[in-house]
Amino acid sequence: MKKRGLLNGIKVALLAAATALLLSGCDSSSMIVLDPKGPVGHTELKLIILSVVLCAIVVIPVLGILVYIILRYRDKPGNKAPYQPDWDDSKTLEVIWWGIPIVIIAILGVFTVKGIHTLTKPPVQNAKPITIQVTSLDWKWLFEYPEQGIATVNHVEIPAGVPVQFELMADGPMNSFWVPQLGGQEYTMPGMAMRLWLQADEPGTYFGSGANFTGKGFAHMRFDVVAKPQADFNKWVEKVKKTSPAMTTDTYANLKKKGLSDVKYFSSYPKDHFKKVLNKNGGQYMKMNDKKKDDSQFHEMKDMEDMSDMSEMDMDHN
Ligand SMILES: [Cu+2]
Repeated sequence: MKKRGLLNGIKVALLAAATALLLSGCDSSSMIVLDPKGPVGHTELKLIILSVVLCAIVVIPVLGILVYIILRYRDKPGNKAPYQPDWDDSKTLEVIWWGIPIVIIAILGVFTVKGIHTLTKPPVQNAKPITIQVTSLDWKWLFEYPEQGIATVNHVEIPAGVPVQFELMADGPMNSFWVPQLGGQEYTMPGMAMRLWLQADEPGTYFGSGANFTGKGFAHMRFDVVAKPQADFNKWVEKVKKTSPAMTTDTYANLKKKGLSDVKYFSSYPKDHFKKVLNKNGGQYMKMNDKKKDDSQFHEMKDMEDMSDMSEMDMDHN
């Protein structure tokens, strides 16, 4: 009788788990994080799967034992479970419950550090990367293409198969730039540019959004990332240059105001706009490298001068 009760309990638990999984709408098209379309996303998915498997090694047996202990040793009439209060410490058990987590954390640590290190470099070496400077505003995204000279709002186009270096900052509340199918999110903040390498393997339109709460308009901070073959990308750039207005400092001042925005295209933008906005808000990590190029534009922070080894943070990609 006891055995059957336990078995029924397990059956109910499995049935509940299966129902929850089915009700979650578990198809690949709605789970874009698990459906990466670029090398960065693939690397990160491998890390996610590794973490889930390693966590499952701990969590599943512990939950199983928990259910067993509760059913087996519950105080109820006729329970014949042995009561053995005279137990002492067990070296074997100590080794097991300290050893397994240490091994798991070591494995996770090694693979995470390796993965993160890989992701600080361009995903492929055989294509010339492009740079896109991203500014999160109240409540819109501004994208500037320093090599092409154009700018867009709430819309990005990139060449497929080409590594893209996103340089991220905020001119407003902090936010987080996230294109789930291309890779994990990275923060945007005022006065400090972060870098994120992403790449799309194939042409397509990918969902992008702000992954941080920054007020009532935050949910509308969405944008499409359109990846297309290099030739089509070049044509698009030409078209934007020919058919769109220029972004002036006044245009930017309007963009910066709190409010939603449609998709916008600009044929040009003020020179060094990104760096100027960055430095207006602080920008201390940029100064060492900007100094040799253009001293007049950027005021210096003397106490940061000896930090020239922070080359990871430099913006001097040209
Ligand atoms: Cu920061």
